[in-house]
Amino acid sequence: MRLTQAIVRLPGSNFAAGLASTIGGGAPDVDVALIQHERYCSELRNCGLQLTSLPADLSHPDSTFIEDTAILTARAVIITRPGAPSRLAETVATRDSLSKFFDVIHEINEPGTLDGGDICEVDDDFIIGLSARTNEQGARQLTAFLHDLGHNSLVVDIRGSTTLLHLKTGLSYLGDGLCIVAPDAPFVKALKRYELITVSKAEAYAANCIRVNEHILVAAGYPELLEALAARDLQVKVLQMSEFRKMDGGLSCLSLRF
Ligand code: CIR
Repeated sequence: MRLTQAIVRLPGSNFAAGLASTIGGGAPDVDVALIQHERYCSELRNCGLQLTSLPADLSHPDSTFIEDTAILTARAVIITRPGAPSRLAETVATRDSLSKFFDVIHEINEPGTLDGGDICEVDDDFIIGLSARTNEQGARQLTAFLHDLGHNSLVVDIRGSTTLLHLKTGLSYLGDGLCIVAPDAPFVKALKRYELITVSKAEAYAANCIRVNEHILVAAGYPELLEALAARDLQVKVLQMSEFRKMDGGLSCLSLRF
């Protein structure tokens, strides 16, 4: 399905107050983050998308990672219930903006928790990652919604991983049967049907990339992955992501695309 729209949310001046692990390389520079975000938005436009840009929300410093707040299918939206308490109310603005595009809106309810970063769409199917953010009740609720909407789903467990915040921290589906996976990803057995490019440990961050129509958007600084994509004749756009990486966010997290 050709993508035509994206919703993004500007990083706020207190972006650095968001949740972050200690491995990300220090506090982000908000001015640099804004420049990187603007470039991200303009590349989405260059890929043919019309953008809805939500204003920054200073009550929710992580809200630029808007992917975590909704799951999109061809016919419906499932508003998530983010697993981090500080992020719960981020969904309000997402629901409001998606209601202009979708008539059918479901939601994950308590005690379920689910982050969009744990959901990977693979053609018409979905892989759901159980993580520190997505619990079994959340996964079950989403599975039921997807089933009713005509989609198969598969649940994998990444709770034992020390390196993956979300499923898509270590998995991207680029279409045409091709997945990019992080080294030591605990779910590779579930991907037998697909061609896998496994990034090296040094390039683990690059496993989070996105396909937007004809283009693959990847984070700058990962030459081995670039070479592997070039060998498949894929058209690649490279984006600086350093400041989002410091807050544990990747390329997919910064937009909802449909
Ligand atoms: C968080 O910990 O929730 C944010 N600092 C990063 C969220 C990144 N989102 C994603 O990977 N889908």
